[in-house]
Amino acid sequence: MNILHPAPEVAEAVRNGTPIVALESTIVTHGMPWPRNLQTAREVEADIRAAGAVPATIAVLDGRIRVGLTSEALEGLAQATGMAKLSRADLGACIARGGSGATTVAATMIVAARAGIATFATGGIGGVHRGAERSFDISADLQELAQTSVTVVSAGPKAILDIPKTLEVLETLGVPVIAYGQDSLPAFWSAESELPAPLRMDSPARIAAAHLARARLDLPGGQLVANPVPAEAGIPPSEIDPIIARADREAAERGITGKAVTPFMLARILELTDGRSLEANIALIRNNARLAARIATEMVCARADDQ
Ligand code: PSU
Ligand code: MN
Repeated sequence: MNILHPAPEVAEAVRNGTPIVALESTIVTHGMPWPRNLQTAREVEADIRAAGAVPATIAVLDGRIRVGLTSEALEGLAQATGMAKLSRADLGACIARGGSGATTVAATMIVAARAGIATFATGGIGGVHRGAERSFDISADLQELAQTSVTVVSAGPKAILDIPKTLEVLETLGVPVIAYGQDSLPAFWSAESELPAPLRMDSPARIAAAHLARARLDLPGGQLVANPVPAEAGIPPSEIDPIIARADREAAERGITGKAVTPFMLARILELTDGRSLEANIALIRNNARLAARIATEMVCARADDQ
């Protein structure tokens, strides 16, 4: 029995070699409030279609791994409260109990790779949390990038993380971190940071070619693309940094740890920015979806040239 349950449109796209972009579902259940989460998920799927690719939002529903969700399933996820957040460690248990859950970057990469999808768009990945030297809180997303061959288009590590430590771990794990079209590393809500990006690429074709070169070398692992938030939606570090520091203090005071940290921080930052952080988040994920569709298209072209 096949463990994956692709939507008919996704199965057909895999068969025909049509470009496909995977999407995670934790951003819908834990990353944004209702109803903007549903509206954004639909816009992101439409952006990918407009760019000539097929979207495949991934989640586990009643013990089945869905690759591509119906409109009703997406709405159900967006409205659900208390949905499980599934990373690499949680997938097997959720399937075994016939449960449902949203997939993180790590779990979405695992499913995408098994489904034959090499490109994935999200907002921000998990990374090394501030204070990790005490908490040891390092997202499983980083390990996944080291072992699963999917190119993940993000807006850079979320500024709620310790970005220098996140870069160090990615370097240790051998994960290429590629800024798109600029030298500095984008930092999620802010297009620029003071950190130089380890790599820079200026075209979707180059990013696709690097992915395929790694595959030909049999190198395990994916690539992390950091695509700067569109200028009109970005929030400068001088404004967002004090807010992040405050949310971080509050998380510590309330004893919030583990899987709950990222959702708490995102929700608190939304309140403290009067919703501006959410508008930036929406603009950047749509921007990432459009870039991912172009990379997925280039991967298909490059593979055809190879044969
Ligand atoms: N970025 C967002 N919103 C989110 C996440 C990232 O803007 O909700 C989610 C992603 O699914 C990511 C996860 O994989 O948070 C990381 O969580 P943790 O640090 O617990 O691994
Ligand atoms: Mn964590």
